[in-house]
Amino acid sequence: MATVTSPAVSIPSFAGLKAAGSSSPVKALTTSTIKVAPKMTVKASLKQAGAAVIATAASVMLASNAMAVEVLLGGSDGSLAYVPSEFFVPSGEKITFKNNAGFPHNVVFDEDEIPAGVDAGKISMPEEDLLNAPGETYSVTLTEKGTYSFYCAPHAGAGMKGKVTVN
Ligand SMILES: [Cu+2]
Repeated sequence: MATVTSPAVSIPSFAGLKAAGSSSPVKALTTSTIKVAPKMTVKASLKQAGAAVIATAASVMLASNAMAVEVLLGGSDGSLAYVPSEFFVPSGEKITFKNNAGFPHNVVFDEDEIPAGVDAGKISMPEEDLLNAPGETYSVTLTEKGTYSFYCAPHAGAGMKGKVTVN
């Protein structure tokens, strides 16, 4: 008896699998069940991909904001000025001066208006060195806390001066 029953039971389930695998339109119910499952899978993977993209963008923004301050050399309105002309940075944060308009410019720290013990020559551009092309940069990292004054050698007389406080 047992040998006859077990094949009889397994046949319907085997036939069901076969129907699911083929795109036979014989069983409408089976076909719609097949369609639902892949749809859900696609949706789930799109969600995961979207989350990954957002996470990447956020970490890039954090990285770019974390350790850099940008100061424009020359205002877009034609003014001979640092933009901003007064700002704060945490100790060790990189400051990048970027040529914007009205160049040539440079960045020279005033040896009388920087924290004691800091060598103005090491943080300044040489007075005769100039940034001539648009987008040219000069970067400096200040670690000693305090207030530093700097000026643009060609335009100091026109008031192109700035002040940064490292805290
Ligand atoms: Cu200048």
